[in-house]
Amino acid sequence: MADSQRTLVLLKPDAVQRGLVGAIVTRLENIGLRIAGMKLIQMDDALARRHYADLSGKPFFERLVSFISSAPLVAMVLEGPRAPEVVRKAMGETDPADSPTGSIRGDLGLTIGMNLIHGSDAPETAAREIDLFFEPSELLPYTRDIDRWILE
Ligand code: DAT
Ligand code: MG
Repeated sequence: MADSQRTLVLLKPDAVQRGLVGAIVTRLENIGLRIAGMKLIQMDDALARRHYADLSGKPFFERLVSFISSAPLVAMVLEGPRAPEVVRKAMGETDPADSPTGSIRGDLGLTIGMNLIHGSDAPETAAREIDLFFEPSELLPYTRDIDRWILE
């Protein structure tokens, strides 16, 4: 896929606890994005701080780090044309209450601190974030027979 991009998606601890992993993965698969890597992990404090380093000055930073590392989450790398942008659109806004019906956060969430999903905000961010969560060998370069009906 010549012009495909990768993005890091986290199905946060609230998504796992609420049994919404399947529902959210289905939405993302239905878009046509390819799963390049996927695993259940629990982030430790150090990884949480690195992942959200840009937000270290925010008043909610400590709560965010504690929440994201509090229980297992599903980390995924998704691939497709403009994947970071496409996933962000599917997610909705940061606050579920501001997110449109039809978006993951709008349909499944209610408060900003429990907004279910992380998606990289740009291809450059995605590269840094994927590197934090995945070894290159964990990202598998398979093709799907159906790709010719998805990728024009
Ligand atoms: P996003 O996850 O939409 O990229 P972000 O990168 O600005 O949003 O913030 C990362 C996470 O931090 C977000 O998913 C939830 C939490 N967060 C952001 N703003 C917050 C706020 N004002 N109060 C509490 N948590 C917040
Ligand atoms: Mg962000």
